[in-house]
Amino acid sequence: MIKAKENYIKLAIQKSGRLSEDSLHLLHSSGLEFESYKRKLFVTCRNFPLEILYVRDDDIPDLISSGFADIGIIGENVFLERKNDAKKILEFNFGFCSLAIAVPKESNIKTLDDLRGKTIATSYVSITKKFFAQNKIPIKIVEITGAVEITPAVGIASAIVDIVSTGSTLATNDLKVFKRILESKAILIANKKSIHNALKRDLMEKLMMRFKGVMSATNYKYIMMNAPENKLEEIKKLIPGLKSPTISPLADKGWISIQTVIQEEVFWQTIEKLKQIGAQGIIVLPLEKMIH
Ligand code: PRT
Ligand code: ZN
Repeated sequence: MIKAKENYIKLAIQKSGRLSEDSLHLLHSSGLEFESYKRKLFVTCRNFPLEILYVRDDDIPDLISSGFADIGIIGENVFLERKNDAKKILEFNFGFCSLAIAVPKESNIKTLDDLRGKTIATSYVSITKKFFAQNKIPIKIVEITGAVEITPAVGIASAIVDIVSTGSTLATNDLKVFKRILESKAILIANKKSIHNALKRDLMEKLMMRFKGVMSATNYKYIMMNAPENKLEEIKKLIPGLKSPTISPLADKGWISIQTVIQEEVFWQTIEKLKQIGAQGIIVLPLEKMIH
């Protein structure tokens, strides 16, 4: 493939961390072929005009704002924390976490107002400042880049603001969530100039269509079943599907075969109801891609 210099885009992803595996999986599932990234700073995609840069997640907002990379995959928490001029263009279905205020388990801090004048340790200075300013509670902040969760025990801070996922890090350090202040997930961000460049925009849109196709596919399953014809309306109500389901008659009179897609999150409860209505021979298949 011959590519003009400006007719390709650069995508920055986390080199090694919590978003790396899911980011790589998404790119591969989107049909992009590229070399294994170990020890490389960047690779060129073989079947799409794309260069992939492997960097620390904290560097991604600056790389995008400065135009060194056109797009990047990053946690929304980092995107909001770092002053940057990039634009969010897509939300992904991985990297879920919360940014939360946590206090010692035995603490007598019960309301936000109890934190007035207290010291809070965090790596998320900007988001924390903004949250307390909005709530009109003056606090002191110590910026910590490492193990924020140990600061209350060693007397540096009364509370912390940090990322929580399962909560086990907090529990190990005798802390508990007091209030979640941000729900975050991985997002796609873009350089604003690149968005306005027709060639790059076209490539971004093509990539996003693939990403959305992969995400929809993981959120849905393909389902086939046999059911009495007179139950069709009831079944249709249970499975709104994308459009109308495909319906074909069976050799047995009064019976039909129904094929449609079903959302993963309501999967089991829908299957149980379908069985109650009288559906039989239910077959469920994973979807590889789904393009709306
Ligand atoms: O090396 P580099 O700078 O690239 O990576 P990093 O160490 O700064 O970031 P990394 O890989 O830890 O996280 C990347 C992104 O993943 C974050 O910005 C979030 O958007 C997202 N994410 C999802 C998480 C978590 N879950 C998470 N649990 N980021 C961090 N954690 C940490 C948290 O800081 C705490 O120490 O995990 C601990 C809490 O986890 P639980 O499960 O014990 O609650
Ligand atoms: Zn980082």
